[in-house]
Amino acid sequence: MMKYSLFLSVFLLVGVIFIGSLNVNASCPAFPGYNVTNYQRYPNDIVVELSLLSPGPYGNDIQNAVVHLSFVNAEVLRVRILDADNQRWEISDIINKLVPSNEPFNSLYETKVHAADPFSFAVIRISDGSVLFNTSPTDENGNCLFNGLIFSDYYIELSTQFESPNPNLYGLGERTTQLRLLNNYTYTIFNKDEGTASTPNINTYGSHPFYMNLDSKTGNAHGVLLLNSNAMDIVIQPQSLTYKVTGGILDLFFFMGPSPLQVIQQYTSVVGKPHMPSYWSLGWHQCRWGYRTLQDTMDVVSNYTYYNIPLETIWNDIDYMDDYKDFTSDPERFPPDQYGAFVDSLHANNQHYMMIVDPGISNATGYQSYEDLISSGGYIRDAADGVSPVIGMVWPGFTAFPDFFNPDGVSFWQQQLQNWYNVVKFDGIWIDMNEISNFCSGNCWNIDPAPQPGFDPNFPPYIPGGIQLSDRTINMSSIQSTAYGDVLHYNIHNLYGYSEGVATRRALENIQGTRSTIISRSTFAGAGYHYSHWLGDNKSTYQDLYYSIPGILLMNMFGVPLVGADIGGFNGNSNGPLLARWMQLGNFYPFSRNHNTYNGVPQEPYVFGEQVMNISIAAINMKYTLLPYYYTLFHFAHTQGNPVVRPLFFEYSNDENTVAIDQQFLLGSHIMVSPVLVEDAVTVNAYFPDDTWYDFFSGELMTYSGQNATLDAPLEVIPVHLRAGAIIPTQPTYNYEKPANGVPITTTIARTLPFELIVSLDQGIYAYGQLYLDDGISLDTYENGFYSLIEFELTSDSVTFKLSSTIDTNGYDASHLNIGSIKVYGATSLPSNVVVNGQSITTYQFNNYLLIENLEIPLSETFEIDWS
Ligand SMILES: *[C@@H]1O[C@H](CO)[C@@H](O)[C@H](O)[C@H]1NC(C)=O
Ligand SMILES: *[C@@H]1O[C@H](CO)[C@@H](O)[C@H](O)[C@H]1NC(C)=O
Ligand SMILES: *[C@@H]1O[C@H](CO)[C@@H](O)[C@H](O)[C@H]1NC(C)=O
Ligand SMILES: *[C@@H]1O[C@H](CO)[C@@H](O)[C@H](O)[C@H]1NC(C)=O
Ligand SMILES: *[C@@H]1O[C@H](CO)[C@@H](O)[C@H](O)[C@H]1NC(C)=O
Ligand SMILES: *[C@@H]1O[C@H](CO)[C@@H](O)[C@H](O)[C@H]1NC(C)=O
Ligand SMILES: *[C@@H]1O[C@H](CO)[C@@H](O)[C@H](O)[C@H]1NC(C)=O
Ligand SMILES: CC(=O)N[C@H]1CO[C@H](CO)[C@@H](O)[C@@H]1O
Repeated sequence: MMKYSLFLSVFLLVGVIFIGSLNVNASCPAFPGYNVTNYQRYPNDIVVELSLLSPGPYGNDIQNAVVHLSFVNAEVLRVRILDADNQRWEISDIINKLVPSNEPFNSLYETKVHAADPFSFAVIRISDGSVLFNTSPTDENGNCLFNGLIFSDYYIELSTQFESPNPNLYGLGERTTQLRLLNNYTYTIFNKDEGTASTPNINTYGSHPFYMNLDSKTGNAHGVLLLNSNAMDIVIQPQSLTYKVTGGILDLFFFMGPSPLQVIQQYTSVVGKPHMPSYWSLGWHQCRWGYRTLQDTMDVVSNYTYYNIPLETIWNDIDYMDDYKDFTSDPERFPPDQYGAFVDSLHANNQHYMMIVDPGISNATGYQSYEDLISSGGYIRDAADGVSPVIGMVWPGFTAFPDFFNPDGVSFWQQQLQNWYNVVKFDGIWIDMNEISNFCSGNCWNIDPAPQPGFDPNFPPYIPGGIQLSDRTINMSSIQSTAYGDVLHYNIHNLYGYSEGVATRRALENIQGTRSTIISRSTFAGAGYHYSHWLGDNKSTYQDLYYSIPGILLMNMFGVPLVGADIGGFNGNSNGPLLARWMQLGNFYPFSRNHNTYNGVPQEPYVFGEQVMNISIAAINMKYTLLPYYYTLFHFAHTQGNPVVRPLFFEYSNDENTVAIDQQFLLGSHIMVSPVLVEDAVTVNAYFPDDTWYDFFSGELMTYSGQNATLDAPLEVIPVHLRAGAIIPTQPTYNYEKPANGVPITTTIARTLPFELIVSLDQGIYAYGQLYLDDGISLDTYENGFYSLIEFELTSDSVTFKLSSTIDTNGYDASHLNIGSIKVYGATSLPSNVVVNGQSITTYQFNNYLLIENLEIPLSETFEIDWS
């Protein structure tokens, strides 16, 4: 009775307590879990003590557990389930960026804790009463749906029932997948080098145990993160979702939205908002495995210049290395002095250079980096003696692996990168093979060691995905040194690439003193706070051209906005039409890089003839023209977590037609891209949400709204549409005449060109846009106030129109930047009079849209343009 009065006393606070009677029948569920032995209510926390009712299937059950339901702020609830008696591996301290609110708040949610046996809890959205998460094993009719909580050393299980079956779920990466998850499928989360398989839905390089659930009837979305680094399966069935996790703790975060965008803003407030990328990293990148010599690499750059194709960054794959050893170059093929001079010559043209670095350090005799690693002590250790480096096999043969949890491993890494920077002044680093990928699968001797008695991490009782965990990676029994002491690789495998990314970012910032540009294959939740990603080894197929769209959209939802797929396709051979289509789509990826495998036929934009080259140049120009808009979107990614590219349902969340659309996407909230993804197709079937749309290029008003349309798209055309209500800042490069001195077009030049504002009028005759400017490379420009944020607004009474700017912040000297022209889509006739800052002008015309040109309006000052 004591407990009941306690419940009543807290009833009036944020949480609501539910004490239901449950139809517990003996066999349902098979594992009822825990009962509640104590309960405490604090202002922003509920603490529930649990004791084991029924052991789970694999033994080593935790007898006493404790649940902390923490009301972090109005939109975020955190539920942690811990062992009451023993410390277990958990990652929250490493990754949690969120400072809980100290202010009182009115939650968007309430929680219900089922206090009678067995324990369960529910999370309810207050505004509409919908139950977002409910771990009760039985449904309202008493049918048994799943087990209660199972919490044992090497196996944890928790399920939730859906309020209505087959919800719209998104997330649970990384994998090659359609955007909307299947409603009857087991998703494995475990980092793996799945390079050549490209099998849809299986686990690949990164781990993002986060999903969004969208109720398209109300348009309300919520998100759930299970912050846990162990291998896991997430079983989705029509009525339920079950986590099956191999260790750690349950650390769940609930994000209340209610819009999809708000869910991502809240999610990134926990795992970290994306870093601000360098401006140049948004330019055009060319790479391939197979630029075998420095001369090959230089020839590609020369060809780009010869054909007048913008090139921002040239990359080398593992070809440059001496026997594939990190931090070396082949003395014949890439002589160090010529190599360094070549990179200097790129810099003289404002071009950039990146190359690959793998974590595996060759154990070849006399290799300095290996000796440095061993003497640092910062390597992953073998379980056999707990001291020797664990040895795997990667490109250079036998390798040891730095332990990036170990501060000595981090220092080792920084020193090696510094040494290499002294040879080649690279601008960014491409980190690959960091799942960890190992050609040997556990050990290199094909010994199949018998499972050790008791718990053997190489043979855990439950194996997510059903494939031995050491497949293509190192032993799970390997040992890493963390701030919490020695931890089995078993627990932190999914964090290897993340820890390497964090260490690499720190090193580059120390070495270069500027923003780092790091493209990594492996990621974990929150990776985008530190570094960026490409989607890995795809194939030169139309299928993978399509998969790149859900790929970039999901990574943007995961808070990793600077992302792209290998343009042209990596494995297999590309061809002219496929490359043309991929150049068109790929130049809308936030990160645009053409990359190819060793044996593939060349696929640089100039190799398939003039038509494909022209299409490629137009595509790159489109990206460069939109750079001010991209960069502004990145600013809002960095400060608010907003995805740069978004699924249509983000903006039209109660339009049922949008929930599964993943062949089109939005850039920001107003530019819709509908690429051709089918061989030989010259039309696209595209959905137009209920709104006003203009053709982005011609300004033509579209007649489609809330319906599909068949759009003409011959090879040189990618359909792009602009939603009404926007003011898009652009810097067109189309008409830019290359200077005679042979200096190639780069983002350095592009960002000095005159601006063109593209205005799209909506029915209310209103439009709005923003422009973020800074020097594009210094650290923390926003945080330190060295930026300008300009707002553009168009208002009208439908007779007179006023377009004006407000300078929100003016910490960046933009006096060298001018607005040269303005296009107004949706204007219906030629104005009789246009006045710029009080002066009448005559340089305007009407042809489908209003074009005002020959302007020279400094961006560093506010302006007003009126017409009627
Ligand atoms: C919880 O379960 C244990 C073990 O069955 C039992 O001893 C205890 O009385 C139960 N407590 C409550 C509050 O039901
Ligand atoms: C779910 O998938 C399983 C295994 O593929 C299958 O046996 C089952 O019938 C499916 N259930 C539904 C409701 O589709
Ligand atoms: C440069 O372009 C020419 C013409 O397409 C081609 O023959 C040559 O192989 C190219 N070189 C490189 C390194 O791409
Ligand atoms: C590298 O590791 C392999 C496998 O453990 C071993 O056989 C070899 O002797 C090592 N090489 C050196 C130079 O230590
Ligand atoms: C792999 O695991 C076994 C069993 O724990 C251990 O003896 C062995 O040394 C480990 N390392 C390698 C590289 O095989
Ligand atoms: C490619 O573009 C150039 C320059 O605009 C033009 O002269 C040429 O005719 C175009 N070639 C093709 C095949 O479209
Ligand atoms: C649009 O076309 C797609 C693909 O053909 C189809 O699945 C969808 O139902 C259509 N949507 C509408 C609103 O007609
Ligand atoms: C296995 C693999 O990495 N597949 C990738 C290749 O194709 C698409 C994009 O083109 C990626 O999203 C896949 O993950």
